[in-house]
Amino acid sequence: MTFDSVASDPYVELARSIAKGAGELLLARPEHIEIDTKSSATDVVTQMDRNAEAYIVAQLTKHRPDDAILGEEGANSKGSSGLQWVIDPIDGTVNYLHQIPHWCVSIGLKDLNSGEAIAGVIYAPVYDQMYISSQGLGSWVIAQGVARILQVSNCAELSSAVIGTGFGYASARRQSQARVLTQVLPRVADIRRLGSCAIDLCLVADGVLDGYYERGVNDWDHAAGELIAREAGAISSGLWGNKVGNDMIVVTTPAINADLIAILETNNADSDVIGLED
Ligand code: LIP
Repeated sequence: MTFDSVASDPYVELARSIAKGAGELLLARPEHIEIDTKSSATDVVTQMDRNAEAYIVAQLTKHRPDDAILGEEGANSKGSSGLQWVIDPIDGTVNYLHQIPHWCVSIGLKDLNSGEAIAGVIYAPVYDQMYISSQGLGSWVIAQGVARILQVSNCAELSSAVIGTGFGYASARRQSQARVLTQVLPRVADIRRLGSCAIDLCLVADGVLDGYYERGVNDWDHAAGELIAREAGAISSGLWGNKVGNDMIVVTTPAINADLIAILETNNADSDVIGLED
């Protein structure tokens, strides 16, 4: 697995260039940023999310006119090529709004016949880190101009694992997620809620986090990051033998996967149950 084999993948090359351009647009943040809300008062979207998605869609349409596009801020075009770009123009919008550096541009490419991601690019502009992956060819990060292969951690025990997670925007879901957290936290070394599913999946790929789980993230949040993590040696799934989905995503280094899955299944983490199950 070489850097050039991933970097020269034409889909990765195109997504890298577009993610970089979107990142530069987002770094040039105006003094005043218009804010709206979506599913709840905490589910914010900014004019910058919309501007970045418009830029990404325009570039993809120009270079790949026959591909489908799905974006968090409303892009949803059918294509004829059997390929679908899945984009989150700002993953970590709340962080972006609060000038917390942990946000990124996420661009994944799915083969609609297999349903699997075949290329993934995540650019974290403030960190100047570009994560790239091509199916079967591994994952790399280019940080401050230096390329490094990504490999999950060798964490062997859940009790020594640092696990990332996140929370939804609806109050009832947050109550359920807090309930599950009370069962996970005593069993791990620590929890990190950093605010961007996409970057957190890259941190699992890089061995910085030992795992990540969250209920309720969307395709655009994880399409690129799940491929990047899996190509770096992570195991990814939902619960009860299901694939990754909106109900639950669990992505970990192999040795701790079964133990984390067991805790999440025992506590019905893929449902919005507020009280503990009998
Ligand atoms: C975010 C996810 C994060 C989740 C946040 C939010 P967004 O995506 O990346 O994992 O916990 O609630 O959904 O909305 O910033 O694109």
